[in-house]
Amino acid sequence: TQAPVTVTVTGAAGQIGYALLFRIASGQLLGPDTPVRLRLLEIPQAVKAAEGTAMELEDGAFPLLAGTDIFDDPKRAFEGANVALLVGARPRTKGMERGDLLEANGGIFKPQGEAINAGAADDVKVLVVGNPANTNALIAQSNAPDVPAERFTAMTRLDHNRAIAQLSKKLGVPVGEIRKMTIWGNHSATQYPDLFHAEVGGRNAAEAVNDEKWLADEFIPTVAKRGAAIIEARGASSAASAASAAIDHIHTWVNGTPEGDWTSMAVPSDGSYGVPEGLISSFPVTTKNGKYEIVQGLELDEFSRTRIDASVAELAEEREAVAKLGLI
Ligand code: NAX
Repeated sequence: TQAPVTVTVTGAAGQIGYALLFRIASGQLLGPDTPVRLRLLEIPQAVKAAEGTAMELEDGAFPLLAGTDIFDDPKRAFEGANVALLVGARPRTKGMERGDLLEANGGIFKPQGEAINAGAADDVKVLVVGNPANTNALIAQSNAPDVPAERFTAMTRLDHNRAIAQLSKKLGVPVGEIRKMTIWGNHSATQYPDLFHAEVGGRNAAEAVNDEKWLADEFIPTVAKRGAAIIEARGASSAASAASAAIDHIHTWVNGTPEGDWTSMAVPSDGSYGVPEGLISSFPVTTKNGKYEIVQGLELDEFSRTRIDASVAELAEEREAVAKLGLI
């Protein structure tokens, strides 16, 4: 068998952490042949709760789990990390301005970027889940100059999965028949889920839907505001679905997209589709042998272009704000 892969998870005592860790331990992150060693990072007040979760992980007797260690120091938590899942973040509280939110998260993601730079494994892959995910990823990436920038990604896979689920319901087709879904832009209410390049049973999804009103007035807002709808129904934010999407994101990055399909990942822009270089924006990507590539050559009509531009403009504003704060 293989040597264990080190997976660092931050915010381990939180609700996403609780759903995520057991799936990692069971082999769903990296596959049934890959043992994992967990390194959990929490703030000092939550270390005890993380220890409780670690006790439950032990009680799962997972054959692939080589061990669990808990830290409150990012430098130690990211030592040797091959995969880093940055879940813990500072949530927006009542009356908090966006600037305050970015600053509070800068205080988390700057030191974590530095710690990844200092001690993570050479092949580290980073996924930021904690919101505002794209800009938190940008902060971490900017503070890790020795790590190739493309290793820093942010999660739009939950939005991607939500878009597939909504389309599947609308057309009454199994989710497995839907390919080439794309989320463009920011993981926020401005994100753009794109049906014009998606396929259903080999057919263009927008044509199969053939209902522009539904697409513009129902599909897009339902996907973009699904997080709020979950909070409304559950009394707590999405956790198991977010954990599931994080598993999907890393699993796809490591194991590849199927032939004839792609996925959505927020990755540092190389200027593709007019997205300013360096912004961590969601694109359609294919993956192979642990590397991803932005899908090239898609034609964007006015409808798509306007929406992508709006979401990218928001990312550019966030970048400007964190630059002013000296976080990048
Ligand atoms: P919880 O509040 O349940 O858990 C967060 C945990 O992070 C807490 O245990 C807290 O102690 C810990 N934490 C805070 N600062 C930390 C630090 N500096 N180092 C290590 N740990 C730290 O939140 P949860 O529901 O688990 O959500 C986590 C994050 O995911 C939030 O920012 C949330 O907004 C974000 N989400 C992102 C999604 C996405 O699609 N990208 C969807 C789901 C989710 O809303």
